[in-house]
Amino acid sequence: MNSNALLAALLFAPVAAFAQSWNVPPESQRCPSKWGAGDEKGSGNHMKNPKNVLRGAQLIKTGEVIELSHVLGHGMPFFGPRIMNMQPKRTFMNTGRNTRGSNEEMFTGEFGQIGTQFDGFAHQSHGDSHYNCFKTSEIATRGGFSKLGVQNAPSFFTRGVLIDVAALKSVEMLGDTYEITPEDLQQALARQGNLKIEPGDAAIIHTGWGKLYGKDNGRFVKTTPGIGVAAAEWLAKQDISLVGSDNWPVEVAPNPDKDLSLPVHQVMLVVHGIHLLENLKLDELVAKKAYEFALVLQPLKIYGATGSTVAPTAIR
Ligand code: UVW
Repeated sequence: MNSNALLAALLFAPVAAFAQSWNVPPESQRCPSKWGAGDEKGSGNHMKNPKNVLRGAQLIKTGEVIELSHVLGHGMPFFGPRIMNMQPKRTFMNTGRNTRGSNEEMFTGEFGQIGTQFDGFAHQSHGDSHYNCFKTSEIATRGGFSKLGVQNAPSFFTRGVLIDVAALKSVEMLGDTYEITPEDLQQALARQGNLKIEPGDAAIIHTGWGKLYGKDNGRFVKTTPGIGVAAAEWLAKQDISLVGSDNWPVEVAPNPDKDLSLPVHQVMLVVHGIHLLENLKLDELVAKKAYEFALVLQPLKIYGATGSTVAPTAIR
């Protein structure tokens, strides 16, 4: 090795080592999950603890309700080839002197993975292996996933904590591929009155990226700022019930390590069994500096599905 090559190796080795520092842990390290062998609920188990529900309820002081979902419909962005179509059926007049008119519609679309959406554990795997080491080859059926279907997710009613990273950085929107670090999360919480994340909480991260939703969909889905692997691991350590954000994958995309594809999806859904909540509408929550609230969320009970479009609310 000549002296220039040696210098380059010394300069870039630490960067390369850091960039490639995460790999999916082997099954022996992540299974059975902390919720027990055969568990399908993961972080949803927090909702079996009434203390978590009551901690959320104690934050309701005025009865103000803030909606956190975008409307499903015209102009919404789609990731990849996902679709949604709605065809209203013509008004049908029923018989009888009361001329009762009936209206309904036919939907076709990916109701697991469009709009403001909740990710279940069938959504992602490491090779053939999902959360708690259920195998895709054993649970994927033509009628849906026989294990880990989104119908296993509970009704969430818990303390929600907004972590406004965009405000911490004094910007309306973080940069296109900005990786949110554990330090960013901790500093944002400190700035918001020294808030602490408690087990069972829902961590809701504001990047500002949601400003593009429905306005510049091409840019919205091309890249995004979001949490990186280190921030995801820090959040998992806080034992949260879910993590949500105003972007499409919650995490930074593309990942700074070009050899990883959306690794936070695996950190959360496969390794730790923690649900993700994507495409949140956070403008009102942020404008009102509503840092703590009761988060209310009910994923649809779709048998065997990978996720559910949802309409969560914050109440305080
Ligand atoms: C992916 O698989 C990218 O989906 P989503 O970000 O919608 O969870």
